[in-house]
Amino acid sequence: MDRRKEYLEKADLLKPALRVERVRPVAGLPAEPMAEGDSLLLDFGNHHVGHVTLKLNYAGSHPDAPVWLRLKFCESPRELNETVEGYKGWISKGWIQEEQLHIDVLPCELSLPRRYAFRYLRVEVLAVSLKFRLAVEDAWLDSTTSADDGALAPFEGTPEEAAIDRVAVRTLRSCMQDFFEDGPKRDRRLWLGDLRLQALTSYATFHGDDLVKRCLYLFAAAAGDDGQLTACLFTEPKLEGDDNWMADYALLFISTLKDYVAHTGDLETGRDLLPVALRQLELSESYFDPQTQLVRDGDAKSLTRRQQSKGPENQANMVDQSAFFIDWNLTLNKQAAGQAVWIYCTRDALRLMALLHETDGAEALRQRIEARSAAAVARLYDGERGLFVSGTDRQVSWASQVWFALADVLPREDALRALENVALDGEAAIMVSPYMMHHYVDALYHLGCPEKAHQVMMDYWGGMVRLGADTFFELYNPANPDESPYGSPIVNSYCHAWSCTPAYFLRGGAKER
Ligand code: RAM
Repeated sequence: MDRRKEYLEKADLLKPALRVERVRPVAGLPAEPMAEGDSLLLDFGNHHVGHVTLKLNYAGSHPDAPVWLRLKFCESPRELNETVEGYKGWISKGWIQEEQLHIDVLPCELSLPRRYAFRYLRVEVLAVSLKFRLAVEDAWLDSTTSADDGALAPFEGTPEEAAIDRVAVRTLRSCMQDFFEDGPKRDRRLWLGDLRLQALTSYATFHGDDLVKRCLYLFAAAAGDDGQLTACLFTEPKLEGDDNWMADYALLFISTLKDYVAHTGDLETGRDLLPVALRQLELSESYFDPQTQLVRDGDAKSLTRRQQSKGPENQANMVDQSAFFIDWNLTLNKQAAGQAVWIYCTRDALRLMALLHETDGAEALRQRIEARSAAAVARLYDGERGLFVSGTDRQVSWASQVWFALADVLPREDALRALENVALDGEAAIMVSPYMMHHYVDALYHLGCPEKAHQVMMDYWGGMVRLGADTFFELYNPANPDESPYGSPIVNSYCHAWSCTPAYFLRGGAKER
């Protein structure tokens, strides 16, 4: 029976009311009217998501020509130095938060129709006539979130920890709108891998349990005819799944539902959505070679239909040819990490079933976990080097070791040794996203190394704080802070969902598992 309509009704009932706060700049309003070529930089004091109004007037004669303005909204000061013209990357430059507009009548209150994610607003006067100057008398922002600030317990910790917690909490808060957005600047969409981490952090901070529930139902409602969950979805103008599938993201629906049921005790929702979760396991069978019980190397299913239609050269430029996402390292071989994610999520399916007192099919899943763990140890684990390898080229990567640690495939000491060994291997494929770093920190907690986990988290996310972050970034490579998988940091998101998890770790979330 197709239940997608019913799921959508449930999601709609949980749509939150947005909280609106009027915010004025803390600096940058000019004392003097501006002539052609002048510019100002408004600083709203922190990262915000919302709509802006400028109160404009003139000095001098009655305006005899339009005012022509360029407005640039930036989450991070590093965006101020980038230009639209200089951008040559592969994702749309439509994401760049820049406008040019003409104003015919002054004085006026200029309310911009688009929602922006930003702290800084640069206003540049491209043209006024010689007979008048432009006065920016006031500016304000109606900042929105669905997060309940009142639900947030005060943080207790060192000043360094408090700084990281504050930025992490702000990141989550800005992403909490009608649903958990991945980034309020870009992509402004609900992504499954991001949702998993936002949900965990929300349980430790704003307690937005109903928003998690809404998002779970949105994914269930946007599933394909075969029950396949998409990697992300759009809610406007109406709900629609993106034509983008990632095996690991679909499987992580299971873990997200398990976490939700474990945290809230809401068995009814768990039972309602269990078939959606288990369907992902059925569909994931196509990734395995039945002979070896391993995820096939080089599966091309993560390409979107659009990318598939563009021919091999374009495909190679955009994404690697794996069904799994894992991380934004474009040279990463994902066979091993994909195998481990499958084992991890299937273990969570068993935990979810246990919470729901559901035994049907559990034994078969247990046997499959056994078989695939054994296959991984036999064929992907290099016992001599104490490392997992991936793909026909036997690539060593951080991602493979981390996900196998989380999947509980080796005894604890061996899993720990794999993490130590990969750190000594200068050739190993690195982690590039805070999403992957989260799983590394989580693996260290999981293996009983809280001090090391804490240190890694403080170093990595602390690096962004030292760069002046108000919110945590989508991508952060300490060796190259300007790195972008998209071709330029101007389209990077500087407030990104999957980067908010230090608040989860610092508030004791990892120990709860
Ligand atoms: C990007 C976004 C999103 C992430 C995907 C895989 O488009 O950053 O958050 O989940 O990649």
